[in-house]
Amino acid sequence: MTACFVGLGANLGDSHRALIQAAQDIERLSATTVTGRSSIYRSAPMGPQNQPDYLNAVIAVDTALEPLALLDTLQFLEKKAGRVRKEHWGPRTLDLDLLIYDTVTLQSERLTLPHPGLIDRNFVLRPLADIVGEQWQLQDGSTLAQRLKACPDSDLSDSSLGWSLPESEAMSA
Ligand code: PH2
Ligand code: MG
Ligand code: MG
Repeated sequence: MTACFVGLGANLGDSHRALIQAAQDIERLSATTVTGRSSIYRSAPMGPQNQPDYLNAVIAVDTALEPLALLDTLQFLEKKAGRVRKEHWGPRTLDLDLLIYDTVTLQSERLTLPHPGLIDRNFVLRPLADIVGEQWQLQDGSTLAQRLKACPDSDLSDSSLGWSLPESEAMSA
């Protein structure tokens, strides 16, 4: 089993439900378990500003899937959530980014590891730090605390939303 981290983002439709569903779907994959979940954050959009705020979170995953097999699976789950690829950095019902796959570094057409956007996005660094702590070191030896200090101060707040739907919503699902 390999320890990985997956970034979750959504800003179209019922984003809270999409994040919960994605974490559940990943937990249900064979030879894969979700071992940690960050808080769920609300963040101002990076990129085009004429789109709704995002919900962002990170989960820790142990898996026997190889990186590209995991990527295929994440992209399948994005499609299942109704993702349509249009505008670069445009709004989406679900975005699942493979952020870190153990200590693997990789640069291929389909996949770059660690995820190149990781180090300058507080909506990824902050939830990652929820799980591993701010003193955790990235591949280059820098800590999350250092990266958080250096990264642009975009608007980020704890949504106080949980990882299960409120009772009333769950019943009407
Ligand atoms: N994802 C994007 C583009 N912009 N902005 C926020 N706040 N959160 C995201 O997850 C995000 C974004 C493309 O993946
Ligand atoms: Mg993505
Ligand atoms: Mg993304």
